[in-house]
Amino acid sequence: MNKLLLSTALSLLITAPAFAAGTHGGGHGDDGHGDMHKEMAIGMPGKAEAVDRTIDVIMRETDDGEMIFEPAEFDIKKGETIRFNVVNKGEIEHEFVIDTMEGNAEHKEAMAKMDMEHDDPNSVRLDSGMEGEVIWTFANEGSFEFACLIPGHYESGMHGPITVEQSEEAPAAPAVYSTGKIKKVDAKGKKVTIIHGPLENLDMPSMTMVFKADEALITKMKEGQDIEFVADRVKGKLTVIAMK
Ligand SMILES: [Cu+2]
Repeated sequence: MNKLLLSTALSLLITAPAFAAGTHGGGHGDDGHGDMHKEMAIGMPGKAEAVDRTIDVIMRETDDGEMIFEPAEFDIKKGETIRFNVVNKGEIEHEFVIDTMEGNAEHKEAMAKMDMEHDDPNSVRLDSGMEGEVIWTFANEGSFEFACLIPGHYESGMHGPITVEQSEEAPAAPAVYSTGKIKKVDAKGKKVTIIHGPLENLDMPSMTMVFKADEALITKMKEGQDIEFVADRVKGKLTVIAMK
């Protein structure tokens, strides 16, 4: 009993200062901008050398008083790095910001109080006639939004959806069959000597080599037989894994 009380008292002594420090540290990043340069729900700043695709984006006003982005929506595959090549073809200043809908709503509210100019990697702000870019890696699936958060512009039409979807699985690479002629079959040793053409998947030229093969395949092999086969490294040994 005494021991238990003592350990409880000790743990209180140890955890109390740590808790205080944690609270203090947490207070700093709470202005909502502290995490901008790390990963956001929509992804993270992309590297120019990793760009998969470039999308041209035009910002402008229309004759009937709207403000628009062209295109009006983006479909992106999860993991894609996109270069948004943004051109302001309008008469006034605009910006291109990508974020969650909640993130944009919060930002918009803040900007309604004070028109602040951001310089975050998920946005670019351009004077009339100017051109700029945002390079972004969309790391997560979901529905996001691009918008201009300059007061009044969102309401005039400057926003659109970004849909990020899982890309379909790439189809499995078809087996690469090579041609060859069986020179010798060693059923006991489960080995076969094949005079073969180039083994493309293994990057090997034509030659005569000894391959391993399992019993099921060995029994089908006859000396002098012309075959099409797939060879691969199995446990470090060249092995015939399929034959037709
Ligand atoms: Cu705008």
